[in-house]
Amino acid sequence: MSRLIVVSNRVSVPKARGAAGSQGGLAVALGSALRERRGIWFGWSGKETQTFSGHLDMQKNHGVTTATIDLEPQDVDEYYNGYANRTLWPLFHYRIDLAEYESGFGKGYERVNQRFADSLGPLIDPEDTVWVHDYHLIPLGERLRTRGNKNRIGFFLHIPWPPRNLLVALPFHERLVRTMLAYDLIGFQDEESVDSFLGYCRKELQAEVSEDGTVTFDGRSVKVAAFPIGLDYDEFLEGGQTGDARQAEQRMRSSSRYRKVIIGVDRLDYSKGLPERFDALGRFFDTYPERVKETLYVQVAPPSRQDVASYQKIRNTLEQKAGQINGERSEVDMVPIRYVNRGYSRQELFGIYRSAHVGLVTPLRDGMNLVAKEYIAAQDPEDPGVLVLSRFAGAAEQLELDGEGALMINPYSMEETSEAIRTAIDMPLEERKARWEKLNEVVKTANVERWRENFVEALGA
Ligand code: ADQ
Repeated sequence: MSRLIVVSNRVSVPKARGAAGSQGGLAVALGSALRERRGIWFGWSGKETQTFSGHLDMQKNHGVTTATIDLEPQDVDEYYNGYANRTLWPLFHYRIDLAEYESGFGKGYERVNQRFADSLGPLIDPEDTVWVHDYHLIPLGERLRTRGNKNRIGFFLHIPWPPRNLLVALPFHERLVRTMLAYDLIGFQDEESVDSFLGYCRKELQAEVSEDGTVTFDGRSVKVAAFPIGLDYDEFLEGGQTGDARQAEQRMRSSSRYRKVIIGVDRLDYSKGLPERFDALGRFFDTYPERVKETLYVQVAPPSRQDVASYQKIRNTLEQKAGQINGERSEVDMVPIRYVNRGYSRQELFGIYRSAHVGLVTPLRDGMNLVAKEYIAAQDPEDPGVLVLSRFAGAAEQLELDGEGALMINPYSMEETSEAIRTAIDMPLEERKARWEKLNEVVKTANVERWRENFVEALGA
């Protein structure tokens, strides 16, 4: 078996399976693949250095080798906070109004991708398979090719790929897309992103696109397909057996007493549709005032990317909305919304999800959204809750299930979301069970190992 080299912006140092803490499913899934294949996980250390040296910090933890480099403050500003999070992230989430273009960002992005290639290149043996992750590193494959790496190199995008008409608003879009054609395999979360990418290649590059999604351009061919990411289902369920999970569930149940709990868990990000969700809850409480006392909405939203102004702004907006909804409807012994700005461990999250009658996942755009899948996995099969899901999450393609899975909504419509909340709260046990069983089957089988195996197998083919 050839060695696997994984590259992502940040590297999470693998922990032992089942260890406490908030290790993401991706770290767990890639960790086991890297262990099996004696691989390396390469990326930015998260640390800054005044002058870039290219020094590699190599470590081995629980059988996984990680290799990280430090970046200069200017790199972090221009590449990470700049091009990645102020240009590409908003644009790829259809927020052309928030996308900022500065030539320094683009230069920093290219510089850091070159630095990644220069530091990583010498670590790659001819037989290795290389798997590059996400929007921070789109040009990396092409940079490696220029260095002479002839390996199989694949790329997976964790966020949506925008329609051609939006993408062309990006200065030098063609340059960016052309670099992608240096990969052997490009994976997206859903078919919609695949269609958008192929549409761009056909129309803007006049590339040849075959029925099976192979793009041929300038004498090279790259395969393009959807690989929807999943949960580390078994690991998540194991976490649910812990004391932390049970305690979190118990605390939620005892503190909400007889009220029906609606849960939202999201990074504080404008793509997650939080202001719209709060407005829909306000609408729900206005339309069904008798429900205010019977319902509790809990929003867990740890702040992220606080160096970017649009993230500070959304935080202020939400504080104001939560304050207003609570101010208008609270009683001395009751608040309708609990708004919590912190993260929880995966074990605690399991308990929190399990205590909730409704999972509210309403992004305006999302590559996949793993919270939707975690909510399903955490339910009690004898008394499961109901998932309300935005049609604009990548997860919608898998969880809609011809109307027999999640309750689908348009997050821009307060009425639709408010009505779905009511339907979910009132749904009889039999229907809840029927929907949950179908959803759980998908979440359980289309898990993160399947995702990783499918991608790596296609890359090797
Ligand atoms: P994110 O935008 O971060 O990921 P998501 O898929 O929802 O979105 O993953 C978030 C993860 O963070 C989940 O595992 C969740 O449990 C965890 N999390 C969220 N809030 C938390 C909290 N308060 N405490 C602890 N953990 C919390 C990007 C893309 C997604 C895509 C993923 C994976 O934007 O669309 O699904 O990558 O590909």
